[in-house]
Amino acid sequence: MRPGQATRSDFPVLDQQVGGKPLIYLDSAATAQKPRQVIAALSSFYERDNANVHRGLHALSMRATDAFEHARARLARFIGAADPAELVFTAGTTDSINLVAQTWATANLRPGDAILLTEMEHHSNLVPWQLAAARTGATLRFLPVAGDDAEHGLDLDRLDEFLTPQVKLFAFTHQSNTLGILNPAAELCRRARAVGALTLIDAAQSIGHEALDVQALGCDFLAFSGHKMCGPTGIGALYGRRALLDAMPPWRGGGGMIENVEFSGSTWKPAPERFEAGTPNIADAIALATACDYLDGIGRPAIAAHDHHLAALAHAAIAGLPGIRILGPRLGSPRAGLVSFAFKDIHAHDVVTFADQQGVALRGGHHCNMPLMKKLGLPSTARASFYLYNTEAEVAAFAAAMHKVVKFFGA
Ligand code: 7TS
Repeated sequence: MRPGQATRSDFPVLDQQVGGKPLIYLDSAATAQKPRQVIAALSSFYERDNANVHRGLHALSMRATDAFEHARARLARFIGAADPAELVFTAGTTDSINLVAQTWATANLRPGDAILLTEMEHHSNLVPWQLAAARTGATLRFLPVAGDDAEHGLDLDRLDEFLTPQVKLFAFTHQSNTLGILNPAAELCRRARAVGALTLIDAAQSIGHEALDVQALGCDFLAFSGHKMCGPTGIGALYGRRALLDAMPPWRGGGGMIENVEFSGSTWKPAPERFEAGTPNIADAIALATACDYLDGIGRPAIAAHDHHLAALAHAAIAGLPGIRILGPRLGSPRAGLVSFAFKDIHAHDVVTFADQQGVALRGGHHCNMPLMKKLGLPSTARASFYLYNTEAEVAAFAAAMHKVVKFFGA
């Protein structure tokens, strides 16, 4: 099946009207919609297999355990990890990054060390490092974005200036959730490795769109969320190289993560169980494996090409509007699947509210990129983000709504 119209019958939620207009969902960067197959996997688990994992010897518990571990292996394969033990289930990207910031950072960083981030990080890949820096005495550095509208992306000409041997970890986003920029992740990992720094890739935005292979990327950690790749909310994963995970201390204690417990102290299982204290999110993990099957059934290269095409069309369709400022790549340059923009005299929240009255779901705000927005001198932008179920007709409806916004507010 090709991305676009043909997929829409898989997504029940898309078949509805909002305020008397057909829903046009352009907020997949916030969360993606779920295909029937994923919804069916969830209800099937609860209807037939529900039991706790790794504990029971009864049929349902063994079935649930098998399905849960199968899901881990499926996810590992989805990202090209060699070993399912390198895949830790978490609640999502934020949780995965906090895991590394709490455990690896606390055990390994000391005053004089630096963590390199970029100016385009989501708060999820910034605030955990601020907390880690405060705990360990390490400092934070930020690789700048270049251009008044960040149109040149990361300033790679200045990378050597920031990526010095003091840097112990370079944590960066694969794809910006505000700029529509896909970063050259493999090159960034290679440059980090050359100075002895580990790398963490925030793949929240790229995971459901781009073909992605942790071994080809050469990263040490990779964090992502299930809900941005057609899976359920509340589930995601941290990939970590096996030797690194096994050397990291646990961060949450409880059942499932221990080897032996005495009143006087405990010892831990190896990864990934070491980092999965308590009953895990079993049903959502299993349904996330179904999301992997769904996406690979369509093909991630085809999904990426489709999303990039729609974003470029949307960019071209609104670029001539009076007073508009579009962030990220200039017209004609490659753009990942979203476009975020601001009008000189219209607040982004007015744009989004107006679009909603046309049935068009956008996001408005700082997109959890507050420092970036401040640097660019913008309080907020409106953002249209595209996914496999969007169509060219929806891009045209979005563009028509934006033309109406300008007329309505008389900008
Ligand atoms: N990193 C990036 C690049 C993101 O875009 C997001 C979520 C996160 C991390 C956090 O993911 P979570 O699943 O743990 O919340 N971004 C957005 C967004 O752009 N609009 O809503 C959420």
